[in-house]
Amino acid sequence: MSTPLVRRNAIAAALAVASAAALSALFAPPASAHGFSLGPLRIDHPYATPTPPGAGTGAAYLRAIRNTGAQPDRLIGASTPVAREVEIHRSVIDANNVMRMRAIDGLTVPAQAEVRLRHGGEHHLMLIGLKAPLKDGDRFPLTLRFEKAGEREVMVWVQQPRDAAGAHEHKH
Ligand SMILES: [Cu+2]
Repeated sequence: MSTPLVRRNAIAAALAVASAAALSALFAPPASAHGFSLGPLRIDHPYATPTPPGAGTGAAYLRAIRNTGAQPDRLIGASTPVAREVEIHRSVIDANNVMRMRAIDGLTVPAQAEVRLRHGGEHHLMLIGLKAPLKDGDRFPLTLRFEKAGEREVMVWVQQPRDAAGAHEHKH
């Protein structure tokens, strides 16, 4: 009994708070977000925007891929049952100031860093050959493939982004 009771209680309380915070970060994100782990990678909030009836393509996004590890990794592909294929796209402004999408063969996630694949941002996942429109509130599985960490299935939430009204239309 070298530690006074009061102090032990304070330590226990501090630990309880810390572990509750850690647990809530891992297992119970706020109702408006969700996340997945794959080795040192944290995949934060996969989402997709609703598509109009008859649209052949859609786009999926990840709020972030965070690499907590000491080595870089690379997103090299993805697949989903809701589309024929998935491409990793990069948006570039061409000489005529028009936004264009290019398929890229991978996206590096540097060590101790994060990359974002958000709507209106530089990168996204293009869903090609959509089998049905994506409707607000739908959820669908998406398998992400990384060079080092391997594969992880995540759930994509279809939702209308808050800033959709101001977002540019997604064209190819
Ligand atoms: Cu695209």
